[in-house]
Amino acid sequence: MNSLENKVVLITGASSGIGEACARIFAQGGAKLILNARRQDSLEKLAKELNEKYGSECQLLPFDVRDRSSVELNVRSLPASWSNIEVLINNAGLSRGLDPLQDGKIEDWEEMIDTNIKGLLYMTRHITPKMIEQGSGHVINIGSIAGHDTYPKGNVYCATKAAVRTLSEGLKQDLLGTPVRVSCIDPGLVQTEFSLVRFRGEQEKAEKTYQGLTPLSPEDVADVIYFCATRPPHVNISEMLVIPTDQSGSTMVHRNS
Ligand code: NDP
Ligand code: 8X3
Repeated sequence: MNSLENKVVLITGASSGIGEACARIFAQGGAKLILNARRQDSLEKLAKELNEKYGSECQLLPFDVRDRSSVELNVRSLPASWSNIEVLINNAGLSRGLDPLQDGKIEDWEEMIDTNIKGLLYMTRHITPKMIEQGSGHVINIGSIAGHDTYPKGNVYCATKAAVRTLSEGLKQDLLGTPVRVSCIDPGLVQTEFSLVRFRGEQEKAEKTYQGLTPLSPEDVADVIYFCATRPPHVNISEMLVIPTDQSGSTMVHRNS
């Protein structure tokens, strides 16, 4: 097992869901955490909790991954003791709406493309060169079953997650010959704020997504991510599809009611 004790782990989208669960499990593993998301208050609360429970050191980077200059500035301004990032978890992401493509809202498309693809690219571009230089590193991208299996009205969201898979593969190829590993973790239905964000706060609609089935918890996914990150340096878990037992494909779901 590859210990992450005192290693720096940067998690984007750490203010809720999978990112927050990752922060907890990596903190328990003794990592130093750089936590990113836009909601600074949630990051502060999480950092306080992790410090009290596990004595974790946390550096907060509250910025929007869509903002290219913010990404560059924040990564460049990290103090020297935080700049050797060992694991980058590109998790920040969202879906907006569930509309036929022909009726789609262009602002929703742009938000998804800018966050899920361009944000991930900016982070990767600014962090991987240093990983190569330091002789170790691991980029873990959060894709989705939606990147394997397009579903009706999922069009642009599914395309962004297919892009995450393709970019993970491309990065792995381009880093071949360096010690930097690249993994793409593709979850199925996970109960987080994801559906609430997709349906812009419509609780009833969001809850319907998980009705009558047992979805994954964010902790289930964080477990898998932690497993990938703690394999010995010569082992790279390149891709993993992690789905609930009640799910087979994007739209093939077993519900009790
Ligand atoms: P949540 O909505 O609970 O978490 C999303 C996180 O991303 C939040 O911390 C949010 O923080 C952050 N975020 C969103 N936009 C930005 C931005 N522009 N800049 C910085 N941070 C941002 O959802 P999940 O935990 O479910 O989602 C995490 C990832 O998992 C996403 O990439 C999602 O596509 C993927 N995924 C989710 C699945 C699910 O069923 N839930 C299944 C498969 C994949 P803030 O708002 O504070 O910025
Ligand atoms: C999130 C899973 O199926 O709701 O990526 O798109 S799904």
